[in-house]
This record gives sequence, C-alpha cells and structure tokens, in this order.
Amino acid sequence: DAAYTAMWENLNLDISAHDGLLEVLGKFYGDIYLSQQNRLKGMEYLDFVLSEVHGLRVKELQDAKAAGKKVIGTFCVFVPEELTLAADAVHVGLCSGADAGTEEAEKLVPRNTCALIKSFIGFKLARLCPYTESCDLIVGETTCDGKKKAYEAFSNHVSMHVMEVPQTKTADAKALFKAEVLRHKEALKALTGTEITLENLQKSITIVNEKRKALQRLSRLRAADPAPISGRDALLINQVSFYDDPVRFTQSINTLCDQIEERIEKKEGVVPAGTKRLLVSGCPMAVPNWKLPYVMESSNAVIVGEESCIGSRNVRDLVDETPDTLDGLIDALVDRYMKIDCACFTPNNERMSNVETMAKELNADGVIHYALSFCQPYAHEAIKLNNVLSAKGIPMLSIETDYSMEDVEQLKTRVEAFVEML
Ligand code: BJ8
Repeated sequence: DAAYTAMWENLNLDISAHDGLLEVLGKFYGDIYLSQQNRLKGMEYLDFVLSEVHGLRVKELQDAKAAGKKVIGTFCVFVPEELTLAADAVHVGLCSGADAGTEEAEKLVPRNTCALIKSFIGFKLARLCPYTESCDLIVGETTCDGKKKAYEAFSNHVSMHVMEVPQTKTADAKALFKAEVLRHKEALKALTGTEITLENLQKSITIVNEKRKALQRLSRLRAADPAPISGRDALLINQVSFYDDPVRFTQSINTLCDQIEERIEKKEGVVPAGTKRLLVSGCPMAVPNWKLPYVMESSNAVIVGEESCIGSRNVRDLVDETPDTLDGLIDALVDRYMKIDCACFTPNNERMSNVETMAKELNADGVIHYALSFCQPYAHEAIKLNNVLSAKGIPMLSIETDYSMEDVEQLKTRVEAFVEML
C-alpha cells in the first residue's frame, strides 16, 4: 500500500528491510495461526489487527500525534498504563520477539544478553519498528541488570525516562516506588502538558481495569475441557493487548468470550476432551515469539494458561477504584503494581504459589517453564519452582531458549517426551 510506504518513509524506516520483515512475519503467521482448526469467529479481529500491525494501528498513532497527543513506549508491565492514559497519551508495549539487527545490537550490549533486549535494540538500530519510531518518550525501568544497563546505551538513541523499580516488597521499597510514580507523573506532565488529576486518573484506571477484567474472563474460561481456545490464540490476544486501543480491544475480547461461553456450553473445543493440558510459565513472549507455544501445541498438548507478563502477571490484579483523593488513588495504583511477582524481586515466593494456584485452577497436567537464554532471574526461579512443584506432585519441564529456529526439533523431542509421561 503506497500510503503506508509513505508513512514508513516518514518514520525513517529501512523500507526494503522492513518489507522483508513483513513478508517473513506474514508467512510465519500463516503457518502458526491461520493453519489452526476450529478457531473462534472472534479471532478474525485479532487476525485483522495483526495483519495491520505495521499499518492501520501505526496510522492511528500518527493521527493521534497530528492531533497533539504523545506516544509513550514501554518494555515492562511495571510502567503504569493508567498514568499514560490519564495524561491523554497513547501507551504502547515495545518489547520485541524476533531477531533483528543483532549484529548492531551487540555493539551496544554484550553478546550474552537475552534475546528480548537485543531485539528491541536491534529493531531500533536497524530502523525496523514503526512503534519505536513513533514514540515521543520511551520509559524504561530498573528491573533486571540486562535491561537497566541496556537503557544506558539505548538512551543515546531514543528519548528515555527510567523509573526505579525496587527489588524487594518492604514498606521502604513501596515508598520508593511511589516516589518514582510521582516523578513519572511529572515527566508525563512536562511532555504532554496535561496534569494528572483525580478525574482523569479515575477514568484511566477504569479503562485499564476493564481491559484486565476482560482478559481475566478469558483466562477463567480456559479452565474448561475441551479447551475452547488454543494457547497460541490466547497468547496473541495478550500480545495485542499491549498496543491496541484499550477500549476497542476490551469490547472485542468480551465478544470473543461470549463466543467461548457458547462453545463451552456445547462442549466444543479446539482439541478433543482429555488432550494434555500445559501451563507455560516464565519470561514474557513478545510478538512474534510464537515458537515454543507452536512446539507445545504440535506435541499432542494444549496450552491453558500463561504465567507471564504477557499473560497473568499483567492481568491478575486490578487497581482499587474507590479512593476519592488523587493521593489515595496513587497509593492504590502503587499497591497494585507492587503485587507483580517478577523474578527480579527477592525474595519472590508469591510467584511460586501463584503458579501452583494457576495450574490447579486451569486443570493443567504439567508446567513448562520458559526462560530466555542469559536471563538470570528466571533461570534461578526455574530451579526453585521445580522444587516447589515437584513437592506438590505437579510435573515441570524447564526450557531455556532464544528466538532462533535452530532448536525447534530438539525442543519438540523434549516437549513430546514430557507430554507422554503426563
Ligand atoms: S515485570 S518479567 S516485563 S522485568 S527476559 S529482559 S528479565 S534478562 S522481561 Fe520483565 Fe518487567 Fe519483570 Fe515482567 Fe531481563 Fe530476563 Fe531478558 Fe526479561
């Protein structure tokens, strides 16, 4: 489409490399998504959004910018979307799930950096991501060492604000995070000219709560046997939740959930009843990182939940909407965000019990722990989680991988052997 090409040129993308990326992405999507049987009608919306991921949605961002709005990019679920929306800006998740510009990225960060970090740096340096190029501000956070050090180098290439995220859940840590939320609120005001008030924050909290409630509803429906939706489709929905318009997205997911309820009533599913059910747990899987879900669902199993930031860690908790002062509402926001059980925290015992609860509620037969290579926090917790789950009689398989396709056959052999013994 010529209009899109002009838009991408304006964003200074590398047009021929970008054309190549879209072609690979389209093929990959066809193989992994469009080939599925018994998909829900409501997934057509997601197919459409994905087919327009670099088109229509990016055009909407340009239109918003032309109307004076700012675009805020993020890499972590610790950066509150509620603040962005209250400041009348657009919030987009930028973490990337494909290898691109790796050679260039390795000039900024060490080789033994996880694929997610190398990917967002590579996408920027190779001029491939229209979202990164649309951002007026990118908000980082001091979570893992890999990210916080990468932001130092990355900030020479984009306009950044880094929020300090504490490493423990003590009262002092919470006070630190509140101070950082307030500092971020001021940074947003300086950028957008919009003061965050009780009224606009209340409104944005409701919008984001409604989005999370729709995703929670979807998650609960996946407890049914036969599984009414594939794990791949559910992952896609969670991935799209990071860049679609939140109100439109919430409506579409609720419509999809209505269809899922009808399907459950008729005892229909995407796989036969009794198919082995897996919970995937660990690092976030950003678009288009569909490798492991594809391997798992091609191994006589179905995925029934994602214990991940692109999954339950982003949707499990809501913000209390009742406080009637701005300070009270900020406290409610801080309380909600400090419940996130990211492996960057120490200790992080609540994650162990959260995984166990999810496995039980979703009737999972086993857990597959997924850590990106070189991700220290999740690799450590894989060991801990394995001990906790095996004491409870829940089988777990630990996988470490990256975005390359080289290990697909090997992963398939391991996952098949695991599913076989469940
Ligand atoms: S709240 S999980 S989104 S930090 S995979 S970059 S941890 S070396 S992504 Fe995360 Fe926020 Fe935590 Fe969630 Fe580092 Fe590991 Fe790479 Fe990671």
